[in-house]
Amino acid sequence: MRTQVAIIGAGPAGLLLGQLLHQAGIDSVILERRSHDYVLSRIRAGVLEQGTVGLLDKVGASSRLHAEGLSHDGFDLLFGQKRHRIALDRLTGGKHVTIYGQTEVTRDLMDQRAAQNGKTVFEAGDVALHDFGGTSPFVTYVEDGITRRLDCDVIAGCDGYHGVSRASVPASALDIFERIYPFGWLGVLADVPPVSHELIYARGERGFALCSMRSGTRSRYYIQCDQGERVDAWSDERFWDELRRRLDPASAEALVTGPSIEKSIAPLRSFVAEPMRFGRLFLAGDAAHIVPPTGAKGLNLAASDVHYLFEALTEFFVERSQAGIDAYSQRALARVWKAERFSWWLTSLMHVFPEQSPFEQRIQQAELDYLVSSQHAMAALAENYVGLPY
Ligand code: RFL
Ligand code: PHB
Repeated sequence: MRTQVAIIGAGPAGLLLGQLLHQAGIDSVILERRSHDYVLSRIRAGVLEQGTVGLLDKVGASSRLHAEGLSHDGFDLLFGQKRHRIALDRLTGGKHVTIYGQTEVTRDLMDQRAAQNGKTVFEAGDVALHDFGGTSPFVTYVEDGITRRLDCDVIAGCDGYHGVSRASVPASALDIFERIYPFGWLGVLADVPPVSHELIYARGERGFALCSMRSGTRSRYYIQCDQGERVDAWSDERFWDELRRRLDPASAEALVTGPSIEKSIAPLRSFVAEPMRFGRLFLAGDAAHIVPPTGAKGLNLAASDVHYLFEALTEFFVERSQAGIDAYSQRALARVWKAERFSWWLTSLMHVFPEQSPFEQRIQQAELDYLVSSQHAMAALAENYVGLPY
């Protein structure tokens, strides 16, 4: 089989790239390790920047998002038992975010690709990347027990943090920047109405908590938990009790609980691999970088990478120019690092760190107090939260 762009991974990065390329008349094949249903069972991000929505508009995969997504023009920061509203629209000159699950974004993109007869191989085993240092790369994989070969002009590594693409690059060619946080997030999805019509990011003595949602009847809650905590140690009852204790009295009172439909623990890390291009291999999304989820930036960064990569590949295939692919890594990383900084900062501000000294605790408290007392500081938070331009 032959294609122009071999895309590794059918997450949001790979699927969005596939649809942008399709629109530009550039052929792609997606190789995905998991089954279609498995990919659609993963519960992840929930907050979309306007830039991400714009890209979904551009490929025509946003009608359900506009019908069912929730437009939010603010969120609350809760600390010291008090809620402080961050008015995104007022602080940013009218910008907002959209609450719409990553699972639904993935479903919409997959449905659209299938309707256009775009080729996706699910359950592609042993995917291996070859010769991307030269001009004729190819990918091998196993489908139904048979080893197949996909020849291509370029490879887009959109296969997430644990994927094969970054791992195929010699370690000596990569610079890795990493921070592992000494805690995780325990998340619960439940068919109960959200405790508030906007998100609440809470920092209390017992740790961080986040009240988010997927719809008016489906809630997504997270609490900071210890590193190495096991999900089966958390009954629903224990989770709801702990969440309640991290909220202000009015929210704790209003919290509606119910059986969880998903419960999982995510470790928190910051990670960047530089560069994002090796000859004819380009990394995009979690394959190249990870942010802790506090700033809601992971999926949105995957989308901005794909925007830059799509522009670079269009120049390469349509205008026959190398300039775009030569500049890709630098352009993408400039935005990545700003989101890394923001996610690290908000994580540091909102969590309880086990080794925190009394001095550091007071500094954290002072920063929170300053933040909500300064229009300039709140505007900087809001500007980053709605998404920096690209
Ligand atoms: P994905 O979504 O991980 O997709 C990669 C795909 O590649 C496949 N794959 C392979 N395929 C072939 N061969 C191999 N060897 C392969 N290895 C892997 C995988 O099966 C998968 O289908 O990466 P992508 O597309 O870069 O997308 C990134 C986002 O998924 C991620 O950044 C976000 O989910 C992060 N994130 C959030 N981002 C936001 O923007 N807003 C949020 O509110 C937000 N909340 C979150 C989050 C991530 C979380 N977790 C679980 C880490 C909340 C949580 C709890
Ligand atoms: C979510 O709804 O899953 C979510 C929302 C905001 C975040 C992280 C996750 O910062």
